[in-house]
Amino acid sequence: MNVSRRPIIWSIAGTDSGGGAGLSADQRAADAFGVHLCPVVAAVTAQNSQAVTQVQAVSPALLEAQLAALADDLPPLVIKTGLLGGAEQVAVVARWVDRLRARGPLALVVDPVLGASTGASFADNEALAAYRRELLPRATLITPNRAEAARLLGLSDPSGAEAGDMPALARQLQGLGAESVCITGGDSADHQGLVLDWLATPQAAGWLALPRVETPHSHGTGCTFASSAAAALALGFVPTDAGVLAKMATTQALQFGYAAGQGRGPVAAAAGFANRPGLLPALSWGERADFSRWRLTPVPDATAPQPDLGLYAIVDSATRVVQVLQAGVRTVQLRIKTPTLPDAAWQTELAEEIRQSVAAAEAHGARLFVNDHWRLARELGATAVHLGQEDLQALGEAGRAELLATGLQLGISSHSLWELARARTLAPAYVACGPVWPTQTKDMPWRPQGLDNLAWWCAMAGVPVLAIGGILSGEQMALAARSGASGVCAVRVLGDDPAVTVPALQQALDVGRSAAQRLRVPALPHPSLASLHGVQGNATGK
Ligand code: PXL
Repeated sequence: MNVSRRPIIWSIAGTDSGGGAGLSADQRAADAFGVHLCPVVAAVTAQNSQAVTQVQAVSPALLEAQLAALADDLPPLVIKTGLLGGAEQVAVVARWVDRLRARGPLALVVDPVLGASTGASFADNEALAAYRRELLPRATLITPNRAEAARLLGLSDPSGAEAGDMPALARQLQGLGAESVCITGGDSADHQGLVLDWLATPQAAGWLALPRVETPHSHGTGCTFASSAAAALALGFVPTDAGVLAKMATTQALQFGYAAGQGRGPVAAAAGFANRPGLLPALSWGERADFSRWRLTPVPDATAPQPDLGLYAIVDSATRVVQVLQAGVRTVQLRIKTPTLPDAAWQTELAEEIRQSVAAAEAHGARLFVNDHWRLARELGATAVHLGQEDLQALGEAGRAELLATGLQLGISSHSLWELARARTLAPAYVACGPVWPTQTKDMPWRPQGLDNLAWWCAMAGVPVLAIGGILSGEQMALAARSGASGVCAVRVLGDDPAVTVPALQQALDVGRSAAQRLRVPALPHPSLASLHGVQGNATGK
């Protein structure tokens, strides 16, 4: 008997007699993520690949009976709603959300199914009002397309100017109580071949982008996206990462869409989506992204082979830069944090430290990444900088454009899937993945990535990955290298005398590199942030 339990989600939705959308699509998405789905029928549709010929909601009593049957035996971590059939059914769902939340944490994903892609209407005004009144305020995440978002907001002409842009629609939906919103863009216009979904969560807001999959077989796309997000939440991911994973699973499902019947065939969610680098989306930093800059697949450039980062030393003074260079280190980061009250003397000192570090790196033929002070570093002749995501966010669109225009090589921190998705829009020289192990060097909310997530980053990032955080021994160096990391960070482990520590660390790194077996890449990464709504899944990637 398999003792590891799959997280449970309930999908309260409609049946599609044609096997494309609704509960059929939901089941395939749940299977792709390895979660258990309880299919609760709220409505029955008579439809095929060409048209919906009848829709009938189940009675509120029958809906109630299904939920009551599940509540004690198969309690959910996440409820996902699809086609609900009417206001009374919406009310039944809302009551159960409240009852279950009185017992423990529960996330609610609302896919406001108001019409079929074939054109049939699924919701009257009463149902619409019930969604606004009862479901939006309880929703952890809602996943409308643009037209559904506009209808939920009572905008009369969803395609016209009144509907506004997707970020504005999302803000209004959050104003009605939805914690996170993802407005899917599959049925909106492309931007340079990219399908853009607007994702707005407590952690981040941006455009999720992947190239459009050209296929007529897209029936069930919306259901697949919402159920995928629900499954990811059940595995313990926060809504932002759930959005990234849902985009990956749904894009692969579109690639796997197949003909069934005379009309549009179904999409087919399947496992494996999280192991294909081409499916990792980009996430913009803000509303006005310059999509023309985005390189979603790394372009191999024969004239500039990606140099190996190797042992990557992080130090806080030019003196230490010289020490580690003399000890044989060839990639070094100068990290001097700005004091709370930086005065002129500190500025002068900082410039001097950077100037000396640049000269020392040049003399040793080493690469120097200056942390944070990129404008100054650039003035002083540095060619590479390292920036955290909060600093990059704070720069704004204009600041980031200015940074990119300098031609400085960029190292970027990342701690979660969405941060990785966002880092890649800036064509970084590397992305750091951390903290690999628990660390006291920095105070942060992130859980350790472990070697499993590190191996996943290395396989998926499309750029060199730097392992960082809690690396305190040669053994850990070796393990990080075995995960496929291009570089491994040494901070405290450098000790007082790098001349002593560096050779042993270097050797450990080489041992890890030359190990016959790379560490296994998990089918899914594990969550790296405690989920805000308290759902503690058991995503182990196994
Ligand atoms: O895609 C929305 C949707 C949801 N649920 C059912 C459907 C459809 C679209 O056809 O049939 C049952």
